[in-house]
Amino acid sequence: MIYKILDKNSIPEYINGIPKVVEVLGKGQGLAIEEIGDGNLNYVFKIYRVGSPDRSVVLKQAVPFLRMAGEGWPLTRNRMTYEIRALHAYNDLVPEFVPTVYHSDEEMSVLVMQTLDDHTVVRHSMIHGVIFPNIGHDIGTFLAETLFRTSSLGMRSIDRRRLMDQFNLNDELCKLTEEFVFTFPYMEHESNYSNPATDEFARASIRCDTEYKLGILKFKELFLTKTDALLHADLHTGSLMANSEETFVIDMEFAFFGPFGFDIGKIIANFLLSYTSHFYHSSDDSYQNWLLIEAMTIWKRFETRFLELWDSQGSSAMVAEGFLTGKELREYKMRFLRNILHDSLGFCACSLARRTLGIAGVADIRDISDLHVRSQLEIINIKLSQLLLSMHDKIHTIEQFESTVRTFYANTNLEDMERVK
Ligand code: ADP
Ligand code: SR1
Ligand code: MG
Repeated sequence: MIYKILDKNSIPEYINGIPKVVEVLGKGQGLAIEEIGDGNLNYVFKIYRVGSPDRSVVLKQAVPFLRMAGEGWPLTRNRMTYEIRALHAYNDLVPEFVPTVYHSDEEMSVLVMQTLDDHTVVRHSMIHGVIFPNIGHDIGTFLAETLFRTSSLGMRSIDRRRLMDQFNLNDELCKLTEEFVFTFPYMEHESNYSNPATDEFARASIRCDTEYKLGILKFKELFLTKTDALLHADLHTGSLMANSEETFVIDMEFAFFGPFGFDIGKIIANFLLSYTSHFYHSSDDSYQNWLLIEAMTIWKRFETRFLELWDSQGSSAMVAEGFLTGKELREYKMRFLRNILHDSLGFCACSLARRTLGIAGVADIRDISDLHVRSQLEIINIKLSQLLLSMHDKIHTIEQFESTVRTFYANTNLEDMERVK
């Protein structure tokens, strides 16, 4: 089919020719179609059978521009090809954590998938203080399974190279990350967000701090050059939909092969951004404590599951059996995981700053209408980014991370911002 942008009028005809989708939607009264997309890049529709709302699918289509900016910011719709490939790969690796694919169409840049109706977008729910009991554990499992099993520890080299071939040319979205995560927020740039007190602080601190900027470059280099494993590459709390039992990962169009620590650092940063925002959203620190414990659980579960997978692997492309003694192997594994923790904290620092100063902020803070309150929270994030970037290779355990973060927040000067609720 020749590409065209679908809308509520043209969707019924498009899905009519897809047996699996027709089967899910069933027969009966008419179809209702709602545009539910709230993301930065694409259009997302929920389609359901009137009178049987559980007969439902979600259709996502990429358009040849960036949704958040409009047609004046062209972006090829190739990104959907990578989202389709990644969702298929994740359905093989971790089907319990991703929507089932009903239909994918690279020509039309369309994906039709399972509706997550009993689940909410985690970022929005976190703003309201919702607790997801399994979230840290689930994310840790997702990260360990996807990262280990697409790495040289978990795949034959030939299979891995074939898989990498499917993602190597996701260059446009990698470029967005190169610029909007690793470049523009740390310099004066027209695309950046602006809030006068925050701008002033950024100008007087990180934007003239050579060590900090060289630190950012270290992580940009890792992002550009390391191909450890298949990454989601945009794993923030807006890419999670969850309820009290389940956690689903969505929106994997940035997928490509990159460094182990990138997804881990990004998601932990988003828990910390929520933590900061709850100086405003909460009346006490109970939700903040929960956030920090879950952020730690992400790492702990990741480490445990990654090592379990490694222990059961035997020989791999990376480490042949017998190459190291038992003791050497144990030490190698410890060092390996410690390096991933260091890198995760570095990427976490980058994410904290880019979501504070760059074009794509987080609703947790950007939706606060009081500019002064917002800038106080933004300055906290910038300081935390500075701290974690400077400390990333000195924090060797998740407990050290916890005490570093707790001490930082305890010393945070919020004298003129009372908790408002
Ligand atoms: P974008 O690529 O534009 O960021 P997302 O994949 O994040 O788009 O989707 C935008 C929104 O659509 C999500 O925040 C969520 O509200 C909704 N959505 C996406 N996929 C599903 C799904 N499978 N089930 C239910 N809602 C979904
Ligand atoms: C123009 S940058 C848009 C951002 O939205 C996505 O969620 C990615 O994080 C990207 O950097
Ligand atoms: Mg997206």
